[in-house]
Amino acid sequence: MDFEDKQLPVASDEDQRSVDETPVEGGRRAFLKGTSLAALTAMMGVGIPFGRYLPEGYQPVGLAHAQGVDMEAMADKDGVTILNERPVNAETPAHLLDDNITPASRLFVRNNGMVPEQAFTMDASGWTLTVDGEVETPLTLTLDDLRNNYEVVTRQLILECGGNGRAFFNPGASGNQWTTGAIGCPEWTGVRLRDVLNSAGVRPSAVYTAHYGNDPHLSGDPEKESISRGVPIEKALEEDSLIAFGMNGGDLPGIHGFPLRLVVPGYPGSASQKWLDRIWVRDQVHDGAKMGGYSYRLPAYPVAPGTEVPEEDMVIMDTMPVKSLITNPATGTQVDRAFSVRGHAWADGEVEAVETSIDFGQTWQPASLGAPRNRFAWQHFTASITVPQAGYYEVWVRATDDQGRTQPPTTPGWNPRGYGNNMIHRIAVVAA
Ligand SMILES: Nc1nc2c(c(=O)[nH]1)N[C@H]1C(S)=C(S)[C@@H](COP(=O)(O)O)O[C@H]1N2
Ligand SMILES: [Mo]
Repeated sequence: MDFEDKQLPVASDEDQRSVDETPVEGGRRAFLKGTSLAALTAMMGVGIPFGRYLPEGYQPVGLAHAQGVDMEAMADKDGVTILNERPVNAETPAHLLDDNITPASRLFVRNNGMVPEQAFTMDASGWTLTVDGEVETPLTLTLDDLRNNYEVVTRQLILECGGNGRAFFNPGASGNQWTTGAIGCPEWTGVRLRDVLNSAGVRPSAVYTAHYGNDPHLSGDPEKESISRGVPIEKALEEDSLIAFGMNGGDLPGIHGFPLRLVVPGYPGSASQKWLDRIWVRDQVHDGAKMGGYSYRLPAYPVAPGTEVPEEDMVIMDTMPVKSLITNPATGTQVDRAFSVRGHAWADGEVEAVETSIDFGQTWQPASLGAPRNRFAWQHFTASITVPQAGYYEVWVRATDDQGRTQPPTTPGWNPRGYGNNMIHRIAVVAA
């Protein structure tokens, strides 16, 4: 038998799903089933001379080490909930999102592939960003080119995974069981994506962007992209879409895309490519990894929960819905009869009102809501609450955007992969 060609059992399509679709149970096992010895060798970083005798379905014990390596990029995290170690995925409990500007230690992590080398070395020498496709002048830009030749801007911008809230759908959807914590609002520094695209000269034929990063595919196959998504050219040309090289006053953290990433607020987080090295401007909708099938796509029409929607009836998810989060007190807290709550609200656009309820949504009281620091920044709210007597209460919060759209009390439009859940956030308190 040829060494290179020996295949471990091939995974079913179901098992091959990764991303927000990776089955939570047995994700690692599923991944190994479809992995060739050549790929295993690549992941181990060293040859396996007797590899041909490795029983089918066995994983090299040493691979556990390789799997642990990605977690080293999580060393600075504080209190996040790890959902998966390979790929690394972690969300943040609501009460740890209390800061107005999300610190790196508390920003959720969503990876579809492995963490690339430079995220550990933090060495960006030689890094370039290529801009090509439907442009007059293709560009290859160094980090210095970006810093020196374009206006550098700093913006507080929300970043939310399209699957945030997936855990609450019924029937459930496979994938990371995000509850409320795949969201954050750090302060990003970088250049406007549109300035870079315009400097290359966007042709009238441009329709869509295609984003590429250098994070290796989970299979170890260098031919495969972990994820490559894009946005309509109009969205790319909005002034709030950034190519960021900084976060919260420092470099981008390794796990969040060092040395370069996109931040495309208002869209699912998957549009915000990390470890960015190429933007291909296309004359058609991008068809890269995770653009098709059920990935980040929604039924074109409302469906009953559990419906099997044909693939051809799925359309690309664009903007993220209006949402809010109570970040203090933490759920489960004992409170006085009078207490205050606070948190953040966000939308694709601006949030116009935030309201709270302590009677399970029978009545709502307006909260005091701040203006966003800049478009797509978190808006902070506070509310003073007085309960009539001792006992168990829930505080519910809901936000309404500038188009009058508000958050539903239960899960909105069910969809096969559980995207876009903006149901109201609830916390439990006991008043003494
Ligand atoms: N290169 C690359 N970029 C990526 C991803 C990825 O797996 N690889 N995941 C995307 C998804 S699905 C989300 S929600 C955000 C998460 O960004 P964060 O990990 O910095 O919070 O990054 C996006 N950019
Ligand atoms: Mo995501």
